[in-house]
Amino acid sequence: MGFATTAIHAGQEPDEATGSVTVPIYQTSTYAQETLGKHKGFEYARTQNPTRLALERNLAALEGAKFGYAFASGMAAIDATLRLVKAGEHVIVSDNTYGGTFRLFSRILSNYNIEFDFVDTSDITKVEAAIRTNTRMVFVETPTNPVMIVTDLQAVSDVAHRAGARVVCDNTFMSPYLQRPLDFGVDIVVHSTTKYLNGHSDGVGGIVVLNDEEDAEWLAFVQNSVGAILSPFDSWLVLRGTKTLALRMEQHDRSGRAVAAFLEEHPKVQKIYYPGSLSHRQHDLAKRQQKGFGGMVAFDVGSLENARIVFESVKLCTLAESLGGVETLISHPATMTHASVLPETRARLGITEGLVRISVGIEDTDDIIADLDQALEKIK
Ligand code: P1T
Repeated sequence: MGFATTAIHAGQEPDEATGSVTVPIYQTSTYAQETLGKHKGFEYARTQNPTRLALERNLAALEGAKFGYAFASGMAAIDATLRLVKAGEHVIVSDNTYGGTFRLFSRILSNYNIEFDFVDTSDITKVEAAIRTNTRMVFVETPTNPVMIVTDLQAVSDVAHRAGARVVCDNTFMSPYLQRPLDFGVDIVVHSTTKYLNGHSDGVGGIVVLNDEEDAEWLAFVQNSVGAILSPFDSWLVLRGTKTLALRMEQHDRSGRAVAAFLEEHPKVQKIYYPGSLSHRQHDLAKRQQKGFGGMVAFDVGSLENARIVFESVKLCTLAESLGGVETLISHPATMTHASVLPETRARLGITEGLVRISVGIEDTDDIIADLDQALEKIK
């Protein structure tokens, strides 16, 4: 079955009780049991919920995985995934990730005797050099938020597996429509469903998908024991979102390329970060492991003053955190999404005060470009 068909049907048989074509929102905390030990597979809604289960099956199918577990946010999904690692073990992480991921690893999980090394995972020799005898996980984001660094998923998987470590990929920026990390040897995929999977900026959520049975069992145990589950309503919203994922991603990709091409030629733009651009140092790798380049573009206008002019001049684009919705959002990584990253790391990665990130929505492409054009023209 093709991707769009899977997106619309996987996990979503018509409701057995009523024939409802859309999976109902099972807004319940518990389920009646016939007698002790006899029930319909649902006991308590932290443990199982039919709406959440439908979403978990749907997203697992889209990533080509056997198992899926939905959480209350992308961060909760990432936190649950890290529960596969024990005290005394070591994790290698892409040195450019979403700021919240860096904050969780460096400020919270490191207190539990888990060691983290933040390395440039786009350089496979650096990953190899960072491997230790106790390395149990390599966590990569590709392309990274916000400077769009690409990691070779097959190469990283080969190196990690030789050392007996799992590879986790945060696939939020691409969605399974544009990139399927498990096809390149990755073991576990995480998403903030808040972004492209939901697609409408109306719910926060996260998902973990994987094939390994033992790890899946542990994640189900963590999901139930910790309880950071996705609500039935939010599960339903994401299910509604994935039905149009293929169509939306095609348009995000089309407009993303057009916006990047426009910005690249603009005299007020000093640098752009977009793997679809021929000038991106990893364009060929991105082309190989992605089906497209998507709607995330970052560009540098040289100073905080210039960035501020852009933010104050845009009319269609909305200044806001987050990404992946139908509407175009524009943000300032240095003070918003990546404020918790160390200043020297930000400087090294290119997250300058003049860096602007845009999540290109699915409005008419010409309108998005015209808005950016009039805003950039205001820079002296
Ligand atoms: O916000 P939450 O659903 O908890 O997801 C966290 C997260 C995880 N991974 C990536 C790659 C992300 O981009 C995010 C959240 N990012 C933003 C809010 C942002 O504006 O970049």
